[in-house]
Amino acid sequence: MVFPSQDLLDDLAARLGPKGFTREAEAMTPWLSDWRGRFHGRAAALLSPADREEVAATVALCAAAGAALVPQGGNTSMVGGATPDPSGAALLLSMRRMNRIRTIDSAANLAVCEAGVILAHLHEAALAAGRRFPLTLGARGSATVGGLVSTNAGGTQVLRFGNMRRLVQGVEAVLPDGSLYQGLSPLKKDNRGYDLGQLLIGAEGTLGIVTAASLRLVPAVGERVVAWAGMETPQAAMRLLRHLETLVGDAIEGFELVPASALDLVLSHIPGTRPPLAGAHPWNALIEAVVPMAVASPEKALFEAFASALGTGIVADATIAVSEAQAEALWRLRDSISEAEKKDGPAAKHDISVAVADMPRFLVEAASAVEARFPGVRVNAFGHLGDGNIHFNVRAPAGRGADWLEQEGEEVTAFVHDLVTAAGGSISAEHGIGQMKLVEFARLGGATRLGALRAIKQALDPKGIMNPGKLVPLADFPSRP
Ligand code: FAD
Ligand code: 2HG
Ligand code: ZN
Repeated sequence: MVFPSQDLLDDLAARLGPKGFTREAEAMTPWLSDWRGRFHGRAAALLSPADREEVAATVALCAAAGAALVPQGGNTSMVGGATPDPSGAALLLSMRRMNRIRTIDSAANLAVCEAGVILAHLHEAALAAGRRFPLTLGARGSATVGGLVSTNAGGTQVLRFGNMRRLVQGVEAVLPDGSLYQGLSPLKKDNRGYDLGQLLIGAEGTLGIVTAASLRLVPAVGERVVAWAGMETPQAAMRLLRHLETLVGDAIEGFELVPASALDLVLSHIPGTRPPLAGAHPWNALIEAVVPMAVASPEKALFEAFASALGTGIVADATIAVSEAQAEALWRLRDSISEAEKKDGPAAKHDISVAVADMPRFLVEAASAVEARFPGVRVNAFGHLGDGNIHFNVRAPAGRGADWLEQEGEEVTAFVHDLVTAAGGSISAEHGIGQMKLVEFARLGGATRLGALRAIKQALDPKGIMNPGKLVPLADFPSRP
C-alpha cells in the first residue's frame, strides 16, 4: 500500500479545512479500533468531508496518488470492516459530518438521507412526518445510513420488511475514480442495465463511497404489542412463530430467539434488567406485533394465540407487556446481548444462516458438536430465528481471556463454518465479511462467486484504493488441513 505523500496530505488539508482534516492522535484514536475491540489499526489522517463535493475531491486526489481510503460511519461493524490495517498507510474517511436528512416525502414514502445520518435520528424524523423507517438494530444510536447500506444490514425487523437491500430505493455515491454516481432518482421502473445502486449495497466500501441514499418508509406504528415467551426447545420457538403468523397474520414483525445463556449474560452485566418471566426457560422468544393506525388491535389476537400455544404445550410461559415501558424493558433484554457478551469475555462470533426451517435442528446439533469438540466452550446462539439467521457465538471456556481467541478462535470458527457449509448455509448472514472473515470467505466462498467479486472489484477499483483488505480476498489463502 502506498503511504500518502506530504503533498497529498497538504492538498487534502487545504480542500477539507480544519474541521475535515486531522492527524491528531487524540481525535483519531477512538476510530482506530472496532466496537468489539478485536481489531486495531492506524491511519495517516482522519478525513471528515462536509458534503459530496468534498468526498468527490478527496477520492479524486487519493485516486491520482494511489492512496487507500477506509470509509467509516458509526464504527459499529461486527467484522472489523471500518478499521484500517496497522500499517498506517490508509486514510480514514469518516462520513459522520454528512448527517443531513435532505428530504422526507411522506406522500411518496421516501426519505433521502446523507450517509452520516444516524439510524435513531432517521427513526425520529420519520416519526415526526407520520411515517416509520422499519429497519432497526441494537446499534441504532451510532450506526449510520452509509454503514447500513454498505453492509446491507439486517436487524430485528427483517421478518416483515426485509434487510436494507429491500428498503433502499436509490444510492448516491462517489466511485473510485472520484466521479459522482447520482442514483437517487425516484423512478419506479428503470432497466438501464446493471444496477449500480444494488452493487453498492453490501459492498462494504470496496466499490465507492455512499454519500446518500433514498430509503423507503412505511406507515407509522399505530399500536405495538411486545411479548416474551419461554419454551423448551428452538423447535418449539419455530412452531410458535408459525402459530402466531397463522393467527395474528403479518402484524408479527419481530421474533427473536434468546437462549437462557444470553438472558443470563444480560441479567448479570446490564444494570437495571430483570427476568421477564417468573421461572427460567432453556429458550425464549421476544415477539413484537405492530399494526398501523386504524387497524384493529393485535393484542387480543396475540393473547388468544398465546392461550392456545400454552394449551398445546408449545410455550411453557408467556407475558405480554402492558405498557410502553414494559415493552422497552423486554427489548432491552434482547438488544443488550452483544454488550453483555462483550463485558463477559471473548467469543468467536459467527453470523450464520441456513434454511429457515432447518435452523432449530441445526443450532442444537451444531452446539453439541462444538461443545464436544472444544471442551469448556459455551455456545451462545441467539437472534433472528424467523430469518434463519442466528449469531452462533462461541464463548471462551470460563476463566480464559483474549489469548483463547488467539489460540483457538480460528479452529473453532473453521469447525462452525464447515458445519454451516455442509448444511448449505452462509457464513455471513447480515454482518458482512470485513477483515474478520476474509480468510474463511476465501476458503469457502467458491471459485465462481470469488472470481466474479474480484472481476467487479478490478473493473471499478483498478488501483485497489477502496477499503483494501476487506470483503474481496485478492489471493487464494491456503486451505486449512
Ligand atoms: P461502520 O461500522 O462504520 O462501517 C461498516 C462497513 O461499511 C465498513 O466496511 C465501512 O468501510 C463501510 N462504510 C461505512 N460507511 C460507508 C459509506 N458511507 N460508504 C461506503 N462504505 C461505508 N448488524 C446487523 O445487520 N443486524 C443487527 O441486528 C446488528 N446489531 C448490532 C448490534 C450492536 C450492539 C452492534 C455494535 C452492531 C450491530 N450490527 C448489526 C452491526 C452494525 O451495526 C451494522 O453492520 C451497521 O450497518 C454498521 O453501520 P456503521 O455506520 O456503524 O458502519
Ligand atoms: C444482533 O443481532 C447483532 O444483536 C449482533 O447482529 C450480534 O453480537 C452479535 O454477535
Ligand atoms: Zn443480528
